[in-house]
This record gives sequence, structure tokens and C-alpha cells, in this order.
Amino acid sequence: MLKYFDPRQLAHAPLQEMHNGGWADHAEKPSRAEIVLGQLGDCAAPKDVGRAPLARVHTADYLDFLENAHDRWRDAGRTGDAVGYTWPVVQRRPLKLDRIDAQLGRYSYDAGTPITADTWDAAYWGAQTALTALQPLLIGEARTSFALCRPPGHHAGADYLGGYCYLNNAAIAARAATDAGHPRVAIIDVDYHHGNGTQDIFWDAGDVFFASIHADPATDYPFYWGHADETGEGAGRDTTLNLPLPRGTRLPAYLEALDRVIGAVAKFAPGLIIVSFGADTFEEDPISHFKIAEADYPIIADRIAKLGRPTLVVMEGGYAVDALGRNVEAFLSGF
Ligand code: SP5
Ligand code: ZN
Repeated sequence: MLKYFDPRQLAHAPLQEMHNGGWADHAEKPSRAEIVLGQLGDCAAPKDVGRAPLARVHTADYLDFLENAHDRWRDAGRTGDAVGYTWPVVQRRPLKLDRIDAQLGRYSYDAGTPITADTWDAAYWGAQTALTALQPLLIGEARTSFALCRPPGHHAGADYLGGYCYLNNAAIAARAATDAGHPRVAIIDVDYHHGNGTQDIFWDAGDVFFASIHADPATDYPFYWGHADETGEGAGRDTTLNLPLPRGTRLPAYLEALDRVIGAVAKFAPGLIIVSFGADTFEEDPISHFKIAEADYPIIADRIAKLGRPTLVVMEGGYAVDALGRNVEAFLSGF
């Protein structure tokens, strides 16, 4: 399988995240990408196609904020990672916010996603990695392609970061695919957590179907999205499908949900599929609670592969670092 990575993604290394009322070691470590690389071997480098495809998904003011936030944090006399501590309540009126702390709140929704001096660069090259991995699928040169993106992307919305995500790699690739002439693209999100950013981005879009299997937001992050009754609006009505599952879910119940996703995606008839793949469904994941085994991943991938469409696999979460290389390789082997 074609596989892509850029080492500049390794420089993003946030120190801590707010967890259960205190600061904990950050779970989204550079070693995640290193262990996958060690397992998969050499990956091709992305091309730089610039900022325009990022701006098709993210707002210009958000991209400017993300690029400059850490400089402005330092200008304010701070050390370490930039992280917010005040958030606007939903539907507060838009204000012109100058102070870095006000902007951190405005453009984020959690305290688990710090901005380091290297975050913009790492996220930028992650997005370029997804865009480059898409190219051979667009020109019919390959059927499957893997983008080893880090930091992950599916929690990032058009104008917000969160959930260890800054730029939504899968969404950027999906919009690039429709811009390249695909009338319909489907995103299948199999990370443990709901892909709220991707859902928001395509909430009212009729040309990108978003289907997600994830831990029930009644018990699990990101809490405010991913309920089964969220199905899209306007032109995007019924092009969002959420299948929340309880903690402790094992392969048989997971496959039942996956078959529903596959049926809905087949009906949508996309020309191209993007898989947001998180290996945090793994039974030993330190922050998640499904019971998917390494040997289950090829079975999950095989069902997606049977849709028979060109498929881009984009890396999302997965925090059992020692097992992550094997789990990624197992998933990719199913295609
Ligand atoms: C892409 C992705 O999988 N994002 C997940 C974000 C989950 N954030 C909230 C979970 C809090 C767990 N914090 C654990 C700290 C361990 N050192
Ligand atoms: Zn996740």
C-alpha cells in the first residue's frame, strides 16, 4: 500500500493536558508516529500544495490564529505551551477579541490541546500528507493509500481545535476530492471518539457523507456531539450517521454497526472513501474502553474494502503506543 509521512510532524510534542482536574502527561506523543514508521518502513514525503486546500475547510481567521498563537503567547510573556482557560458559552455574540487568552478560548473547546512552538508546522505537514496521499487515488493510480497524520484531525472544526486535533486532515482531503471532481465522497470514522469536527464541517453539505462508530457521548469524550439523533441539516440532511456504542464493545457488536455504516455508504454511492482510522478502539488503549483486538482490525478493514471504492486511510487516535504499529499494520493489511 502507498504510505505517506513527513518528519516535521514529530516536532509537535505538547507536554500536558488537563484531565480529571489536574495536569496529566499528554497522550498524543511523537512516539506514536515513530512506532508506526518502525512497523511500516519508509513512507513517501508529501508535496507542498500550500494553504488553499486548508482554507477550503478552515476559516482564514482560524488558520491565522493557529499559525501565530504560540508567538503571541510568548509575546505575552508566557513560557511553555499555549492553552486556554476561559471559553465562550455557545451562541455568545461574536466579539473582536485581542488578548491571546480570549482567542485561545474562542478557537478551542478543551484544555487537552495545547499549542506549542511547532504545532502549526506539524499540523500543516500532516494536512499536506493527507493531500498528497489522496492524489494517486484521484488519478486512478492506486486503490488504497495511507496518510500517517500526526497530530490527528477529526476533532478540529472549521474554526476550532480540540481533542489533540488542529487541522482536520480527513476533511481537508474530502473537500479536495470533491474539488477535484468527485460528486460524492464518504468519510467513515472508526476512531473510538466521535469525529465532531468532521461532522460539523460537513453538517449541511450534501456531497460528503459522514458516518461514525464511536463510544456513546453520554459516557465519553467529546460529550456534546455524536448522539444517534444528529443526522445533518439543509443539503446535508441525512448525510450524517452516528452509531454510538457502549463501553466494553467487542468485535461482534462493532461489526453490526459497521454493516449499517457500510449499507448507508453504499446507498450514498461515493466515488471515493476516506477512513478516519483511530486505533484507540484497541482493548488495551489507556484512555478508551472498547475491546477490539489486533486480529480484529483486518476484519474491520476488509468490510470497508468490500465497498470497492478508492480509499484513503487517515491516521487519527490510538494511544497504546507499544501496540500501535502492529494495530495500524493489521488494519492496513485488510485492504
Ligand atoms: C484523536 C483522539 O483520539 N482524540 C482524543 C481526545 C480525548 N481527550 C480526552 C480524554 C482525556 C484523557 N486524558 C488522559 C491523559 C493521560 N495521560
Ligand atoms: Zn480517538
